[in-house]
Amino acid sequence: QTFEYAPAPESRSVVDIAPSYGLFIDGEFTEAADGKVFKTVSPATEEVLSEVAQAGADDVDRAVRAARKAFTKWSALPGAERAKYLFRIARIIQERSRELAVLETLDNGKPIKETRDADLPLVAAHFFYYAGWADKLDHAGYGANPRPLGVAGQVIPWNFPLLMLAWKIAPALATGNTVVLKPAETTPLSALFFADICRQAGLPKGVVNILPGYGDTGAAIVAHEDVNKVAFTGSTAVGKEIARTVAGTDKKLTLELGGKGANIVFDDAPLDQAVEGIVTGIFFNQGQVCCAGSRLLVQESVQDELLDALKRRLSTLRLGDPLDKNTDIGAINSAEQLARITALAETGEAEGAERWSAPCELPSSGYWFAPTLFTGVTQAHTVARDEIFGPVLSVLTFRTPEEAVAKANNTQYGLSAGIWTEKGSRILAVADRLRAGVVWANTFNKFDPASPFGGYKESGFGREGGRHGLEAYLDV
Ligand code: TXE
Repeated sequence: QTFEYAPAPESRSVVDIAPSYGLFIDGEFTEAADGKVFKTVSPATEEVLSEVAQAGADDVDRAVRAARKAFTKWSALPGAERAKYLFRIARIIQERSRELAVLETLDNGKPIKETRDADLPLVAAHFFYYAGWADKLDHAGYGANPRPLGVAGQVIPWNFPLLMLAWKIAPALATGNTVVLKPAETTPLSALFFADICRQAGLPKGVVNILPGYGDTGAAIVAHEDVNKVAFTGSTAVGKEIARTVAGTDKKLTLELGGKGANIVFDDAPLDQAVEGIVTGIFFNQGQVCCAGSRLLVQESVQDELLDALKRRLSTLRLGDPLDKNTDIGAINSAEQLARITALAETGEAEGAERWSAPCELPSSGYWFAPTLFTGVTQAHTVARDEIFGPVLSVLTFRTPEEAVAKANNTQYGLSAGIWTEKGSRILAVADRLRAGVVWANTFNKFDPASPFGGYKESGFGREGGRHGLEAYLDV
């Protein structure tokens, strides 16, 4: 990324966290109709950060009505006018990126190094990118006058709270839709901060509405009869439930669900570089990444050398205070997620895979899991099949490119894959046969707002990012 962002924040004092927050409906912060609230905690310390209003069905209805009312004017604005608001929002995100990075790290548990250098630059880039599209939709291949769909109901997860918000809101607004968005229950704060940015940018009331809450709030948004488009990122199980709700209505739907990405290392790969890519692939954001490279497929002849180098590298990773800019591994987002990871790792051991964990001391409070490898893994093992969504890598081996492709594709998912080799021809041949929405070559977890992202198979359907991301919000 080429644009600027703030220098490393030293402490949480750069951001003011209010003791309580309301729902953001029709340009105002307001209490829930039934007065319900919930607490959001710092996963690194279990300290309560704030109390947040919890939206119920009545609030969803109020927000959808506000979004419907705002749609009339917003959709009629010339694209160049909508672009001005999006550019303004993008610039404010840059100006306030230091506050946002600290807030995101506190609420999510991810290292400040990542929020500062990856999340925030990508969030701003996404708004800049779609701001640039807003006045170019006519005659851009969508017909003379492509139409927005109406009110978009959007439900997002906790692993990249602000980035997932950007992926959802930026294309929706650029195309003239209005939004009702629910952040995840464990990470509502950056979305509420974003609501304040919408006010600062002078965005017309009701164009963006933010409703913190749990799954029932999400379900109410999805089911609301005046919502025209549903966009969801989260678990495959909830994605299927949402698909069932939307079936039989005229709502449009995009789903971005789980993954079990294969990172394939051939024997001619530069192994030092591959080690770095493997670490980025599965330990970035504690492995809580839908496109994580959670299966390492290594060519048999270099397995020992690669695993030795990988274990040495993992032994140098620093786990601890996410606000320390030297921290590599932060906290797991919630007690529930930690329990899921722990249970799957125990299943791995019980099924006979060999477990190795990086030697690091875990803090006494908060939710932590040491970087972990499973070797001796076969395709039948649960740790080779189920999404763990944590810092756990399952290592399998192969002998031939054909075997690598077959094993990589042997999954219910199809979101991401990586290839490590010096041979350009092999990259093209293998990538072509991988059933994955994104295939990286000699790198991993690289993102660009101009590039479409999305899954095959049970990883979902529809694309976000790039010009394909516009299509999910337009009637062409
Ligand atoms: O997901 P949920 P959870 C995977 C990952 C993880 C597992 C469970 O494997 O271990 O899912 O995580 C809202 N109708 N991913 O339980 O429940 C919920 O409030 C409408 C992959 O956190 O799917 C939150 O805002 N909405 C993933 C969002 O859905 C509902 C990211 C995601 O929560 C709902 C997260 C309902 N019935 C988890 N129930 C990815 N693709 O990146 C819950 N929600």
